[in-house]
Amino acid sequence: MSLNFPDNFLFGSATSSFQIEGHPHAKGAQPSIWNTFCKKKFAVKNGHNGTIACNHYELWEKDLEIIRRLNLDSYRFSVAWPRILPAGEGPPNEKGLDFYDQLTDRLLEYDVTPMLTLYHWDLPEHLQAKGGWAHPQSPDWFANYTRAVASRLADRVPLWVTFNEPWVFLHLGMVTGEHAPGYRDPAHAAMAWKHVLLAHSRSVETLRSCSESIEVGLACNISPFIPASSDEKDIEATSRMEAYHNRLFLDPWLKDSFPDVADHAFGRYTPAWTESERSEAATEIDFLGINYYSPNRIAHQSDTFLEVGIRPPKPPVTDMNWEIYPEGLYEVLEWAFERYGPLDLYVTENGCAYTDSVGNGIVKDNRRIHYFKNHLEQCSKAVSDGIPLKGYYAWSLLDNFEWSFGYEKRFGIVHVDFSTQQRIIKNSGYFYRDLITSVKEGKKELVPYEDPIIF
Ligand code: PNW
Repeated sequence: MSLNFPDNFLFGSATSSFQIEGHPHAKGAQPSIWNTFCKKKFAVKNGHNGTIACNHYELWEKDLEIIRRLNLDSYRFSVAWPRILPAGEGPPNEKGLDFYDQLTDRLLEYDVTPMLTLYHWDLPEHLQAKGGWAHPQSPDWFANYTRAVASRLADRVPLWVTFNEPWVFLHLGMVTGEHAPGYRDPAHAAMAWKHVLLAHSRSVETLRSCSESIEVGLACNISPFIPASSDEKDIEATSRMEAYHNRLFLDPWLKDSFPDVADHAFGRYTPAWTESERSEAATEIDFLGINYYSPNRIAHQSDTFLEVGIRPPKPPVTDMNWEIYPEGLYEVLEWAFERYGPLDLYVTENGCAYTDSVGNGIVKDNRRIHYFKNHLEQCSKAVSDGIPLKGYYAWSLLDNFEWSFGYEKRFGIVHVDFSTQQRIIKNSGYFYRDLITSVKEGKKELVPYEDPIIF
């Protein structure tokens, strides 16, 4: 495997607050929409919830020790809004900020660059009660929250992500109802779309006013869309879905262009925009983060916008039944650079769910090693071809709360035993560590990580 990465390339790993922290009531915090959603019958597999999760809230020092041992250059984490502004508004809860303050200091002490995500889906329940993202004041709420976090941390955190995967929380949370808040309400989703577009730009503006030296970006999930056949109808359905999934937010933000897809997707609920709102939404950012997992295969089913046939993935697939297609990572990086560049890019998430047996403190997750190796190879190729890819974050540092799948799907490079909270670095974690070390030593080739991992 060739390793064409510049010296300052950031190899990291990512997590999110709700998925790992637990302790939703600690030090004055209040529940988020995910705490509420988990209480709904059949919302989350096996009735799992985030009350304890990986207990990272108490075990963070241990987790940072793991990060240090893995030789990571960077760590991407998210801040839980309900710890900072428990009721959504009012003065910030300093004790909530303390948690991320000490986390940041420890990362810096370990020479690990923090990348902070402001919103990874855990909206304060109090704000949802007022209408959540459909409320016209939600961009102000988000700007206030941004100010609270940035006033404390912008002097030390260099990389800021406003939103994680806006399309996913909009679509799964408000159109299909599979994620919190669990609505199937196109009118609500349409308003939320508009307010999230405005909230991001208000947040970027706030961040810039807090510090001139930070870099500000976004993390979006981008997938290649593949028609099920060469039939014109399949091709048309595929391009509809591609626009909806990949460009619903990015075109307005980064190209100041409103894709027709919004009108088609939201129909009569499409919100009205004034000229000044549109230009307010369009915002310059320093980097675009791409979360890449798999491609989507689409067939025509009906002319109704969202009624397309999602074709089964081609094997091999992961435990999520997500198709493995490493070339797709190169394709989406190239696509993003051509469409939205010039712009720095990061792979802010990439990884796979597999359950592997644990024996004598060893987790032989060869399939995950192959997944990472093949995807990192595509990153190396992208760098060789001049795509300004600045870093890569493995999803995820820890096995954690995988949203509606609960703890059943394991994405970690570190195994978590959810009854004892013991952590075990998986072989994929050691593979990643060795790859990072090889790059730091200036090696251009990774000695093929033969499957000696089979002990
Ligand atoms: C992302 N989809 O979620 C999130 O950013 C992570 O929090 C999550 O754990 C990870 O990917 C793995 O799922 C997604 O349905 C959830 O297309 C759903 C989809 C994509 C990404």
